[in-house]
Amino acid sequence: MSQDSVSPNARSRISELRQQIDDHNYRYYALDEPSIPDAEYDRLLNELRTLEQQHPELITADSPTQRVGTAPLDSFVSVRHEMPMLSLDNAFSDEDLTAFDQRLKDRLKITGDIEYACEPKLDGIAISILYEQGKLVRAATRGDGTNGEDITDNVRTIRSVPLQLRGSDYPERLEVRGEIYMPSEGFAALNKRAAEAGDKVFVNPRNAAAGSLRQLDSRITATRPLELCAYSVGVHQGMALPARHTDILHLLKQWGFKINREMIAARSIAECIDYHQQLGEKRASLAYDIDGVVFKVNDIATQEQLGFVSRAPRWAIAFKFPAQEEMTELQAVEFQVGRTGTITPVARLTPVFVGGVTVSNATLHNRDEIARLDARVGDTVIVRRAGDVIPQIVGVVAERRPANAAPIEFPSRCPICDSPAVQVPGEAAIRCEGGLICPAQRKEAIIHFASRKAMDVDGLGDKLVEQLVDKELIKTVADLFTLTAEQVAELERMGPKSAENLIAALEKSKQVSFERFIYALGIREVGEATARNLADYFGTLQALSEADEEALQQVDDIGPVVARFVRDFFIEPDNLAIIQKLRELGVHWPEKTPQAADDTNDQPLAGQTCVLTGTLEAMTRDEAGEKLRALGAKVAGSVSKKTAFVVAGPGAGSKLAKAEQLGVEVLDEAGLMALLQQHGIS
Ligand code: 9MJ
Repeated sequence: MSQDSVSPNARSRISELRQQIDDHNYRYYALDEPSIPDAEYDRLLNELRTLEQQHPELITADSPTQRVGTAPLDSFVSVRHEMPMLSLDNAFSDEDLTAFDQRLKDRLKITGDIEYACEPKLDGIAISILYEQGKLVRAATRGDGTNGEDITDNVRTIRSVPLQLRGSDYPERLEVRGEIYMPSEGFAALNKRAAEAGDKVFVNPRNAAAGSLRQLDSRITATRPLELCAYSVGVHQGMALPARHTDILHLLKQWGFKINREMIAARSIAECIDYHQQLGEKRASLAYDIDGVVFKVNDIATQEQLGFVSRAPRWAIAFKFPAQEEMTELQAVEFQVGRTGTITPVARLTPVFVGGVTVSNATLHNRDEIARLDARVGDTVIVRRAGDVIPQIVGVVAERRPANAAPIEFPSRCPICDSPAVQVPGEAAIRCEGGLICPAQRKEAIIHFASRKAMDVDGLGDKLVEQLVDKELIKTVADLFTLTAEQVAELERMGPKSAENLIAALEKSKQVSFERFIYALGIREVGEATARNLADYFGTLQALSEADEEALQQVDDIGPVVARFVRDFFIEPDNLAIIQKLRELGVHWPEKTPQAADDTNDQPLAGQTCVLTGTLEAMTRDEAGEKLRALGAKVAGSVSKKTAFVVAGPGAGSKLAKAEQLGVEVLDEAGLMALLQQHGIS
């Protein structure tokens, strides 16, 4: 079919669809204001794809359907940058930053403040993208700053990269520079898919972005969740640009690029120091990795006046945050036995300062994880700690493996009680079969029983439980309540006074709530929330202990697996004997009206699930949770689309980010107080 024979309808519909899809992309990426659901977007794209299949002669390189990649290359072609791509000098302290500012003032012979653009420093791959007459013609890596590699096919697959600039008023030639990176969520999803498929996972989002851009087959790059954030202009011809860097970036946004929403113009270096501090606090809640802040003199004429030294501009500086990843040595692997018998390999590391704390242990999770990492004792490993997340070993530095590195042997017997350690069918974990014969499990069960959210026995810490079990003063949790002050006073680091205090604390803990008691029993997979649901539903111990699996599954959030664990617990005679003894020794709680018998619920927040994160000032998170529950709300540990609202205090991290991303309502502490007061709780 020749172009002329194409129906005007198809031609105009194709053009209309392209326009709509480009607009949606622009709103989604550049403006950060998604306008339609993903399904609707996909529908438009599919319609366009179908029409283009029917009229292949109408396909153009800048059609949004052309982001799927093309035939693989044999190798990347080298590209010489018309303007070198510079690197940045680093500052490591507020003093370094002040000195930098002073150097510039001296050189410029000025005394007034300098205005700076402040931008997060994204941890990705620097890139140059050239547009001619508004069309993307070439994209290249930074390389050594002078020569990079042509990765145009790969970059064209990234949806936040405009294939055609928006509007009609742009330079004839325009080189946009920025960072290609992989947002945290996309990275996690990519690694999950890779792990499930048995493929190698990426150590961090930066490596994943680099690996994805290095593909000779752009169809692979097209499947990777990459994004571009623009942060400067290189070559530009045919149009004057604004006088300030931040205004240039706003213009880039109008042309269709995503720029960083955290970018600001600061009036002085003192404001830059504040910005660095504030962004550091926000770092863990951002949807992408950053490794610092970049400060750039905002006035372009002043930038030109200052010029460069060797490969770095005089007018910019990067102020790094503490590293989130460091290398250290894996000295040994020990096996810890948990409360339910799970045997977990724990890495003992040469202590290393990472993500703001000194890390000397990290969990290796299970056998599969060790196999995946191919970790051996003596290896140099990469430890990552991002924000409030527990330290992880994310990779092994293969080149540094010593000749005598020893494979990690899994025990076939429990390292504590020597009972057989068995692989649980369908699980990666191995488990000690010793049950409560195993002192490790016994200790963990008792520590859990006494913990703050369970029986809350003040002063009964891990070390004390260890001594009590080792000296055979107690075997089960019930034995705690037969201890005498004299027995306790004999223990290390105890005296008559602290012994009396412990006995008093034990006495006090006997008065408990039903839900805390259930939680304290340490039934597998029964955390606080499940314990609360069980308590609400059954109301009495009698009803709970007699419930069969079918009845248990009537309870919110309880599926067949947890129902089975609960049932197994209550048919075990030893467990029933311990519960019986606890009650005889005075452990008691007010009985509740079971929900099973009460289906009227007129509490104001009934049916709403909320999440608490960060720190609160007027009360603890637990107290806030109790108040919200008193109004009928459920308090959950993670944010989902079903979350009604999130209460976020200072230091809120990934949960806040998730809420913002899902558009879930977020209350600060004042908002929470207002809500409580509205319902008569203060
Ligand atoms: C990053 N990595 O986010 C620059 N960068 O500017 C920002 N890098 C940069 N700017 C000049 N925001 C050279 C590098």
